[in-house]
Order: sequence, then structure tokens, then C-alpha cells
Amino acid sequence: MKSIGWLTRLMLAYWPRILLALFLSVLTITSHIGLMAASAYLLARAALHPPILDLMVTIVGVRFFGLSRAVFRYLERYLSHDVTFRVLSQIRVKFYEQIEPLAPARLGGLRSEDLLSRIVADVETQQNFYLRVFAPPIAAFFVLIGYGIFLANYDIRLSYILAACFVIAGVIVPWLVKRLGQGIGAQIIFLKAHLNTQVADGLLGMTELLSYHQVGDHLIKFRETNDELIECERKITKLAAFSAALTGLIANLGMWLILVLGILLVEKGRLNGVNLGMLALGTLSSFEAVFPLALVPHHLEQNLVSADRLLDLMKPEETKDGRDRKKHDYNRENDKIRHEDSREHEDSSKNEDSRENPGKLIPRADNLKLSFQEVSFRYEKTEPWVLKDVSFTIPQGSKVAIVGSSGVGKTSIINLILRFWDCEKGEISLGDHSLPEYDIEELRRIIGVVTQKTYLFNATIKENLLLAKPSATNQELMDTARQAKLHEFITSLPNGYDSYIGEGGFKLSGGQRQRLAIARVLLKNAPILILDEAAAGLDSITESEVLNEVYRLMEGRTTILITHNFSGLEIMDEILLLKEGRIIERGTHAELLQHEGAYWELWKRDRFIN
Ligand code: DGT
Ligand code: MG
Repeated sequence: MKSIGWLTRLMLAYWPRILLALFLSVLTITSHIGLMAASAYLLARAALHPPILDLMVTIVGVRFFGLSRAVFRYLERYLSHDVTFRVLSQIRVKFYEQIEPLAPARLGGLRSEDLLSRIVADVETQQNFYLRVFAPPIAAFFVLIGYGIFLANYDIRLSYILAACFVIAGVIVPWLVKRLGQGIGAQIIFLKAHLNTQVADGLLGMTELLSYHQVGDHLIKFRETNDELIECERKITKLAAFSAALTGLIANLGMWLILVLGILLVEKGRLNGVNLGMLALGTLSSFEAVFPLALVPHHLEQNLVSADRLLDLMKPEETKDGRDRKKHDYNRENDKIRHEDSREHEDSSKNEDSRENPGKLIPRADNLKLSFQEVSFRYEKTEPWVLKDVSFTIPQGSKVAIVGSSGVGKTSIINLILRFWDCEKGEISLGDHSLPEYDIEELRRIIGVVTQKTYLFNATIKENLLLAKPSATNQELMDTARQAKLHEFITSLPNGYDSYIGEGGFKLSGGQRQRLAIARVLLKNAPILILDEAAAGLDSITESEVLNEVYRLMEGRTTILITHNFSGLEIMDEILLLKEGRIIERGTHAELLQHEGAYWELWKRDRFIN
């Protein structure tokens, strides 16, 4: 339900256009009523053979309403679509602004193809909000008032009949449609997203499906979803047809009642018979305002489901319920944007945290000591702790390795440093301040990262490199590629640095991709370096070559190295051994070997394997 407020607020930012569009919409329907009423009046008057001059005004009226209806309709459509698309683009921008700081960690939980199709479809659905949910009831209300007053001029009971029919067709029929079609709107939204995921899954996972002989099964599942979707859409179409028939019936019934009452009034001499046709046909036309109301609940349901999902992505679970701001300083970016949001539309006094983010610090190049103090972290409140009471300090310029078996929380530490997530207990600080006090973009600017799953863009090698430093010269690009042992391979390609590497870099081998990622971070030249299994996937000779290069790069930089490879760790200032989210051993390589503990065991095993 919160999403209704959100959508309305977004829309009301354009209130002058909206008022005008609503006004035009009422004028369009009024013209329709006018056209029918004036025509009926003209016919009735003409039947009495009056002098032609007597008919002139009515003839002009018919012409006027005939033309004005088209013009008003055009202007109304133009304006209402203009508003709709403005709102849509605003939703897209706001949405992007809000999820961008969270990416990629928080979005990682959602499969990207599902996410993308969801976002696109959910935003698209919002175009119905003004056109099919918000505007029709308002327009219908004003038509009822306007035409009701017109009828009251002849007899107030005519207005009562109109009002009763409007209420039945505009309130009771939609309510009935809502009862009969409960949940179908939501189901359609869900099934569409599911279908998109299945299509994407089938295409992206073709290799696996083929090799495991699962193509047939996949197609069956796909067909099942498709059938369900068609079934839902069939139900909605039936419901729409039923409601249109019902509304039509009520409209005709209304016209008939007006006619019957009119005849009685004529008999009593309280109404001129010439007006009879005008009142009846005018009534019939006024129902143009009521027809769209039947499906309002259906569209509203779809709007709510999609808007709720959009909001869910923007505001993660933890920020919704009561939270301890000091301890669990959950993504401040989110808060910041929410403040902006409310400020724009509601309250300008909340101006404590302004748009440019003043008060947010910029990291100082000479004070980059990184420290974790009793940090505990989990991804969801319902999930187990991933990090427990982790404390360590990395003085500026020193090198720390984090080792430990798979799943112990190594990458999670990186996610916290980059503020893709914030810790729930404890504090992470840089220099003399805790991380959330820094401007998030400035913070990320000083950190170079090679992750386990580097993403390469479907662009040329050069463009992928330039991502790290758009101003880099060709010479710089070649130098870094040489350092990452990639230059020779690149020049062997027909188009050299301008070769396209395909989606996700699929035209490169795993090792080449990793080296491209290293070249990128070399180019970024950031004072803090994070290497999460940077050399994984390379053959052992290239691995040690690349690692040598990486070690050279570490000179003078604060470095966090996550590795499974124990060779070369002698040069690290400190090694942290992680087990089940806790640091169980720490010290230099020599100290840890001397200690003959868990690290020593792992090191022996590693040596034995290699
Ligand atoms: P690795 O890369 O296999 O050597 O393992 P680590 O040490 O890098 O493990 P890490 O930090 O990626 O994961 C630690 C635990 O947290 C593991 O049980 C999986 C879980 N986890 C990781 N990422 C997410 C996430 O985005 N959402 C949730 N809910 N859990 C996650
Ligand atoms: Mg990892």
C-alpha cells in the first residue's frame, strides 16, 4: 500500500499537467454528451418544422461538439501520455539512482536476468497508473456532477437516476470484477517474470541443458508457465468483456429509466417533449466516463504488485523495520535518497542531509589505515553470522593476506570494505573515521579491486580497460597490458586493442579475462588494492608471473590479498587465517609456520599438492 503513496507523489510532481489532462478528459466526455444531446434535440425540433433560423444555434452546436470532441480527445491523450512517460522516466532514474550504490552485492541475490526483466516489466506496468487507475474515477466524478446538475434543471429525480446508475456501474461493477478476478493481476505479473527467467535460463544455460539432456524437460516447464499465463489472460479478457456488457446494460437501463420518467413528466406538462430525446441520449453518452472504471481494480492490483517489488529492491528488508542507526548503520545512501524523496514532495524542513552530501568525508591520501573492530556481519537477519567478532588493522602501505577455506567469509570482508553491505555489529574505519562517514563514491575511488568474478563488458579490449581510467593514453594501455602479461595476446588478435570480446568477455579464456581485470586495476592505480583470488584460473607459471607483477604493484599500497595459493606469502606483513567467520590465527608467514597450527597444516598440504 505504501507504493500507492509513492506513485501518487511521483505523479503529483506534475500536477499542473495532470489538472489540465483531467480537465480535457472531462471536456471530451462533455463534448460527446453535447453532440448526442444536441443531435437528438435537433431531430426533435426539426420534426416540428420550425423556421430554419430557429434551428441555427443547435446546428452550430452539433458542429461544434463534433469537432471539439476530436480536438479535446487528441489534446487529452497527448497530455496524459506526456505525464505518463515523464513519470516513467522519473521512476527509471530514481530506481537506478537507488540501486546503483547497492550493486553488485545486494542485487547478487537476485538472478540478473530475472532482475532485469522484472525491473523493465515492473516499470512498464506503471504506465497504467495514471491512465487506467488514477484519472478515470476523477473524470467520472466530474461528469456525474456536471451532467447531474444539467438534469436537475429539468427535474431532480432525473439526477437521482443518473447517480444511482453511475454508482452501480462505477462502484458495484468494479467491486464485482475485483471479487471475481482477485489475484489474477498479481499472478499475471508473477508469471510474466517467471516466463522471462525461463527463456533467459534456457538460452544462457543451453550448454548444460543439452549436455544433461534436459532441453525437453525445460521446454515442458516453459510451456506450463506459458499455458498458465494464457489462462490468466483469458480469465481477465472474459472478465473485461463481462464487465463491459454489464456496464452497457446499466447504461441502457439508465437511459430507459430517464426516458420513462421523462415521458411521465411530459404527460404532466412539466417537461417539453422536444427535450426527451436529448435527455435520454445525453445520459447514454455520459456513461463513456464509467466504462473504464470496471477494470480499475485489476490495473490497480498490477500496479501495486509491481510498485511493491520495485520498492522492495530499493529499500532492503532491514531498513524497513526498527533499526539501530548507530550500530547498524544500514546503507546511508538509501536513507539519503529517501530523504530527498520526501523532501521533494512533502516537507522542505527535513533538509539535514543535502543532495551534494556535504558533511561526508573524502578519504585523505596520507591517512588510509584500515581497521575492523569486532565486526560481525550476516547477509540477512534470518541467516547465520558470516563474520564473527573480526578485528584487524592494516596500517597504510602494509600488506595483509586473508586465507581460509571456501565459504569462510573472505569475500564478505571485501563487500564490507567496499560498502556493498554494512556490518551489523562493530565498526570498520578508514583513517580516523568509520566508513559510513565517507562519501561512498570517493571511498570506492581509492580502492582497486580484482574480484573472483570479474565482469567484462561486451565492448572492445580498449574500452574495457578505459573503464578504469577514461583519460588513459594508448601508451599507458599498452604498458599496463604488458605488465599483466596480456599485450602479446592482444596484438596477436586481428583488431588488436579494438577487438570485441563478446558478452561477459566470452571470447577470452578464463585466465585472459583475469589478466584483463588485473590490467584494469593496474590502470586505476588506487592507493588501496584488493585482490580476491586475482590469479585464480591461470596456469601455475603464468600465475606466478602475474602474481610477481601484482606483488610489485603492491609496493607502497595498502593491500588485501585473498588467496588459496600459499606461495609468495612470505612478503606479507600479516596473514589472517579465517575459519567459520573468525580469525583463528594471525601473524607473518614465518611466525605462523613456527607456531605449527592450522596455517602450518594448510601450508604443508598446499606444498604437498603442488
Ligand atoms: P570462497 O570465495 O569460496 O573462497 O569463499 P569466501 O570465503 O569468499 O566466502 P564468502 O565471503 O563469499 O561467503 C561467506 C558466506 O556467506 C557463505 O556461506 C555464503 C554467504 N554469502 C556470500 N554472499 C552472499 C550474499 O550475497 N547473500 C547471502 N545471503 N549470503 C551470501
Ligand atoms: Mg570469495
